[in-house]
Amino acid sequence: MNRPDTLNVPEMDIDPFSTDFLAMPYPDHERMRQAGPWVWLKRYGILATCRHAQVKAVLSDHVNFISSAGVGLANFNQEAPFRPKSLILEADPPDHTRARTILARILSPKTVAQIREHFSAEAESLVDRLLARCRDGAVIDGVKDLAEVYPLKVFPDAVGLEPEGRHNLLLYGDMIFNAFGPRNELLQRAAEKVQPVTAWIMHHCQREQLRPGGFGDLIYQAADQGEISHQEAPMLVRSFLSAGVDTTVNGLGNALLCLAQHPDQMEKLHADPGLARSAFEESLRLESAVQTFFRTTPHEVALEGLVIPPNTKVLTFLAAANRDERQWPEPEKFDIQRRAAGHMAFGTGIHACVGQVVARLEGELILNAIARRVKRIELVGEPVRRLNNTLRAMSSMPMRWIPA
Ligand code: OVV
Repeated sequence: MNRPDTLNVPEMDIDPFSTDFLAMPYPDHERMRQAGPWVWLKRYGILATCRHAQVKAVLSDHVNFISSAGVGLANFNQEAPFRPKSLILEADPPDHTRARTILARILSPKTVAQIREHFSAEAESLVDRLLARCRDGAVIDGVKDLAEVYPLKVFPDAVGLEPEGRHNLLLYGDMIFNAFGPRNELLQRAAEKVQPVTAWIMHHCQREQLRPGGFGDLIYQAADQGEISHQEAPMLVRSFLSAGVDTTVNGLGNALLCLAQHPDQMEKLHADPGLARSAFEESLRLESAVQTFFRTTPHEVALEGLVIPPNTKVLTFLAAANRDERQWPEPEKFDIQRRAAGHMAFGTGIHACVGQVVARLEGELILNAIARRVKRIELVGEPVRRLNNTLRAMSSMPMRWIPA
């Protein structure tokens, strides 16, 4: 699509879903930030922003930038969604509000207080096991042995899922986060294995599969109370299973990578494990697990001197906003004592990550458990990236932990 005449913004030929871009997005983020507050990406016919103020403005305005037309490249008003739409992610008020209210209650700070002990015990024992292997001289994998293992244990436990078959959650997440991008090779390959994975996911959204009292069952209890229909309940459970695993897996993986690449910061964390929460926050800013989300204009939108036509896809680069020098002093520096609050890694506005208290809990507990036992993390060879249209992800990260 050509740039509309009313959108007098720089046109660029960057493809943010190409292999090269996804392998190393930050130089192109910088090019787009420098080009202006808004850019037109010719290849896809979309408006985009890499600056913090504009990303925040779009995400804070759910009237002019809607989610019900999809939060990926595809416009659901013009093409069928690749799966039945999420009742929360791909919805606007008032539909969104009903779903959000239920999930926000289930994932409240009160819930966090209840799950903390189990999440903490699992973090401690996993880190103990891995440290014992390091003491024996073994190389461990920060992704396969930790970042994938911990969220796949604690979060599905809290949802109330059986232990068997949980690897399907990783495959499903990989698929849906690819599906926010174009139909490139990444999506094609993810989509090839989707049938059995989707069947497994939907089966495990059924009430009979969910432990009484777990997050999943609490959704069915909300349906019993008439807050949503019993047809909608499994679709809300699907949201837990969609958004709750791949995000935290990569959040933890990226945090470990940051600490391995910055031994001075790891030293500080070891000296004061109370910095774990702030270290996790800073890693979310610098290496945001979710890199992008789209919105769509439902009507003509006048903003900052631009006139954006109806049905324009608007791409917000969360990860680029988090490195905007207009917002952050020395944005490329990993500083675990920085005030990283206000980063866009969880989004902002009415769609801001509803599970962020749980994500932060997982990050804090793992980094704290490592901090108390380990003084240095050494990479043993290059981390292997797993390219994804939306996620900053890795498949492997061989490392050694040097015990204190
Ligand atoms: C990937 C993702 C993020 C947030 C919510 C959902 C999915 C959902 O399915 O609701």
